[in-house]
Amino acid sequence: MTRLRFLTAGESHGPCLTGVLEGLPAGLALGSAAIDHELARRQRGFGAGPRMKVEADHARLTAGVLAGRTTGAPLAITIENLDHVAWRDRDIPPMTVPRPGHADLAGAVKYGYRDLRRSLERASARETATRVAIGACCKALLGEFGITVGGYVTSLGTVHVVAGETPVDPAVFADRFARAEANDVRCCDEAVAARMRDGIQATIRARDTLGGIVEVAALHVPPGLGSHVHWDRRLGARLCGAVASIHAVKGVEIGHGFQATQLPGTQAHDALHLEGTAIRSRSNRAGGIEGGISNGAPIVVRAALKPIATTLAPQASVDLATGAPAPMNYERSDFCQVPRAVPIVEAMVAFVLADALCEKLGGDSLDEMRPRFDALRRCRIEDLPMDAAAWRFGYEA
Ligand code: EPS
Repeated sequence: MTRLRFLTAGESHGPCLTGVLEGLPAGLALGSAAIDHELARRQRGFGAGPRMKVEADHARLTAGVLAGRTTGAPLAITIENLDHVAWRDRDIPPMTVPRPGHADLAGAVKYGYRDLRRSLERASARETATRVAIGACCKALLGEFGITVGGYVTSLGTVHVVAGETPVDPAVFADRFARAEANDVRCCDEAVAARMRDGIQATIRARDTLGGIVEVAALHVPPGLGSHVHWDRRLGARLCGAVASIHAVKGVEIGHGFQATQLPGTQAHDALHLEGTAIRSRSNRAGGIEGGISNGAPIVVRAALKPIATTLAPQASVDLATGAPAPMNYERSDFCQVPRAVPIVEAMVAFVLADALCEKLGGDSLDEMRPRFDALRRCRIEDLPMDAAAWRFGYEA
């Protein structure tokens, strides 16, 4: 059951990208400025290709917002591709050698394309500009309830920030977000950032590409989003699916994820204690999700991005036009997309959380949602009256 849904359309070198987001409540203050702020973040990052010098992404809101507030109707956003003028009146050279790891070959097999640029144009990560714009709208909704989403790069190639315990204190994450945003590789540790920059430089010299890991956290998410009762409403599943849909993402983790497999159960979970009547944990190995439901701690999602398939140094391939072995052609691309992927992962996390929040609170307007948010049950003894009495299943009573 989803309350929000979105669709994107557009080719990388077509006139524009289009996004439609449906399900936002009425009454949310929204304008291009907040969206453009996120779009500018997506354009910034060391290792970006030359395309980002051509574009100046700007969101045109053309439906669903009147006098600066959402009406409850579907939102339409367009982002112009400034590069289109360079392609519009040109004869496009044939593309018949697929890049290993890209959608070139798979797209042609599936759709019967007779030129691989048909695959490229839609498979390009240019599409993520629309997702970031849609994520910005979702962030605006979450912000009304004090929820923030941010992220940073934890590893690039073999260079990584030393992984410790996942923090439970939102302030630790907020500090990381700010520090990461202050450098061009979006790493919260300046010394590691310098090594990451060296790594990207070496990659460019080697005419290669470099992957890495992005960690995104959502702060002040109330407990109770998602559900343990249906597989498709589990919050972790929804987050993993949404994040895995991002170009080049080949793995997603929640909390300690794969690392937890190396520990015994007594060390893999978050012991509970009381602070007054509040039930708290001193650790956040669960990454804010237990049983497919948010537990009130920061939600922590990690995305593994493979190195981009388009490498300047050619990889072996096959020319589909001649049926002979051939090196792949170079297409302009990023050398390292990982710093730029931070706002993209944030966008998908924000979308899933905004959806889960709308599902939890219901209603058609922000005014209807607010009192329901204030009345949400929290992890406090007084919110959780127990019968403390034996009972029977009684299915057949
Ligand atoms: C991108 C736009 C694309 C690529 C890149 C990201 O534009 P162009 O193909 O004209 O250079 O630079 O896309 C990919 C890395 C990819 O594999 O498709 C963007 O807007 O982020």
